Amino acid sequence: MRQVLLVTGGVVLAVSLIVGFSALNQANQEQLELTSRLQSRSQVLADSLAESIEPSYNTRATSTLQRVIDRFVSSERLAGLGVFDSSGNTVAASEDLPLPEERNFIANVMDSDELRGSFVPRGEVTYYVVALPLHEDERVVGALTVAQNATYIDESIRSIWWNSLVRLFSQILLFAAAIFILVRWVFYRSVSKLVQSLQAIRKGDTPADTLEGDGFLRPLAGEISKVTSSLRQARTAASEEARMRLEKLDSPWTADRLREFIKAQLKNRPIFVLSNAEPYVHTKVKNTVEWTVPAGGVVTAIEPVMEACGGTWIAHGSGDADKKTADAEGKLKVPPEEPKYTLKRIWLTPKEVAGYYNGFSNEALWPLCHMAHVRPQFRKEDWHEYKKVNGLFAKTLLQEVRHLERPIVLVQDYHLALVPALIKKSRPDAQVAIFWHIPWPSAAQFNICPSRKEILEGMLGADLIGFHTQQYCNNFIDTVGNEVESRIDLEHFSVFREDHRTFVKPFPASIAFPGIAEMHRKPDRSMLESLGIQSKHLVLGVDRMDYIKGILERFKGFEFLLDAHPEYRGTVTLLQIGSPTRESVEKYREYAAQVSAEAERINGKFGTRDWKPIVFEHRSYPHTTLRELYRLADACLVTSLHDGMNLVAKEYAAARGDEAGVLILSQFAGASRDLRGALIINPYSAEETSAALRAALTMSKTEQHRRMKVMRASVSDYNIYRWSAELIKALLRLE
Ligand code: GDG
Repeated sequence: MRQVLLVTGGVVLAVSLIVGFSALNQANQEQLELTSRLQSRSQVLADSLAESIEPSYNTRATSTLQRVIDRFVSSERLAGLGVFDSSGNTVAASEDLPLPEERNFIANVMDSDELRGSFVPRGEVTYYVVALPLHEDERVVGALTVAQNATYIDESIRSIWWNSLVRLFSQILLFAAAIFILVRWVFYRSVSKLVQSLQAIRKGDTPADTLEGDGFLRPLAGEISKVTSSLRQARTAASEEARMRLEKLDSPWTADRLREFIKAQLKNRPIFVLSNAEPYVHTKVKNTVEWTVPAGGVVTAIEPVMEACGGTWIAHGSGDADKKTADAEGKLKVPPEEPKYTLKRIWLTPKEVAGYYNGFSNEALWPLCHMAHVRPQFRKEDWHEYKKVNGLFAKTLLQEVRHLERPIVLVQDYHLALVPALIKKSRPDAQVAIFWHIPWPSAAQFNICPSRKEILEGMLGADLIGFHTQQYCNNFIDTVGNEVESRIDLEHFSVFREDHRTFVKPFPASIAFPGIAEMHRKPDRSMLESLGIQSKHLVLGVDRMDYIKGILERFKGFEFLLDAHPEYRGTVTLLQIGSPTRESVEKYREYAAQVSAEAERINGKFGTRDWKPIVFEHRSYPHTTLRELYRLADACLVTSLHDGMNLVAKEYAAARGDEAGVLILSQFAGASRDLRGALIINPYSAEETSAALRAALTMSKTEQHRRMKVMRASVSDYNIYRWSAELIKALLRLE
């Protein structure tokens, strides 16, 4: 639409310029012509008048002169007539004779002995005044002036402009309408049709040779169709190659390899993922709908897998434009720019969200599983909503798989602990895994949960339970041993209950390691410039605004550094990206306010006019911007008080294609088991954090490379494709 308006605007501008110039030209010519006609008429008139006046003037018959003048003025419809003596004094003149303002106009005419004319504006009327010398015996003895009304010249010019304007407007209207219709209904329609046809081919809905192109786009469509066919062939060849490579186990896991693995192993059995968070949230922004990827580890981990394998992802539709962008069943194809799998949204009432999500998930289970000294709140009504919503997720899945045999179901996280048992009860043939993205606490700690038994029984409905680390698996087995009547096989890490066996295994979650092109791109500093950061060193923190992430402790460590080592004042900035999260939960609102106040306090203590020690951005950024910042940061600070894995730590290492930069990582994050090259700290100790910061800022490039290499190798080797392949392999092996 914008383009249509631009084209129309351009044409309108061009037409206006053409009409404007031609009107200007016409007006100029008309003015020249009318003026010259008036001038010659005035001259002829003045000459003949002079002949009639000279005899009376020479005999000094003033009263005769006055009569002659009055007669001429009324008979020739002149605006005025005047006779002057050699000193320029009026001898006889008509009433209100207009004269030019030029001083000595009459005297100059007599001196030069030449006729002269001039336009004289008077109020709304313009006169043309001609003066010529009067002679006696060839001697100049006086002057005669003749004034004529010249207003009609202005009027004529004005009417030319007015006519041109009317013509211009009608032409603009006509052109604009014609162009709009032409572009909108001919050009735009043909291009949209071609684009739709291309999209259908890309999604595999229609074969490449069905590409449609109307009229003038037909040759283009033909060419594109050929290119598409060759791409298809190339893709098939690549896929075949990947399948063959699959046999070689030492090759790295990629999206292609995972896709081939799934094809070979699952033989077209589709994958279903269930999670609370959806990968794409649609929201209304003014009059348009926009989508965003929400901040959070589950989405980061699962999205690349779904993109590679396709399938259906069932999640809570939380955006205010989610309903509008999905079909009647709550389904839509995503990613929005290049659809590869189906997202099925579940709709929840505000009461359900308050009880199941804010209440039981985030105020009970979250603090229960994280040792961050926040007291869990167990409310009966929250538990009731939690059970209800888990039932809704299970029911939705069962509906989706009703015609499928042995569906593969991957349930995600602590929001859906009861779902595995609910699915298995109706569909014992389904192969169900649940992955717990957060830590599993000690048995004693979990013991305080009033619904512990139901939660464990719900999870044990799964064939496979995954955690990030072996430690969480151990804690889980201990908890089951304490709470549920069952037989535990420690050799295989499995739990027998009634007729069912559940395996418990560690699968350290990861990220999609970036490709070569991405790795060698130079970082763009414009983001830092826009935030006013000019310091020599940049330390970066990227987190959801969650109390488990230890942001206040991180600030304390940074303050300690600035206190103990004043040489860093003015040279280092801590940029903290804190993406808003769970803002309906009071604890989270309080935490965001505390972090903001602490940043201000430290900035007040050390800040100068040109330097702000902490730049706190309490907002969400797209992943592309975060990757840019990772590349620019001399150090990345991950100070979680307790964290299942922490993918930010892995993202930082993955983004450093230059093998520079230092990762400072909490010993209480699962990632500390995988990332051996990091500087490991206890985030509760400000002194330790400060020492690690100093070590990072003074570390030699060689040491940085050595450490970064180790971390990058580990993330690249155990990336998210391998994570899901291992999980699915383990699930299939249980058959
Ligand atoms: C849970 C567990 C476990 C951050 N800001 C923005 C944004 N992010 C992205 C990061 C990263 C992800 O969110 C955060 O991942 P984490 O792993 O650090 O944390 P949790 O959300 O707590 O995730 C965690 C994870 O699940 C996976 O199993 O590692 O332990 O708590 O990818 O880049 N993303 C966008 N905008 C932001 O502003 N789009």
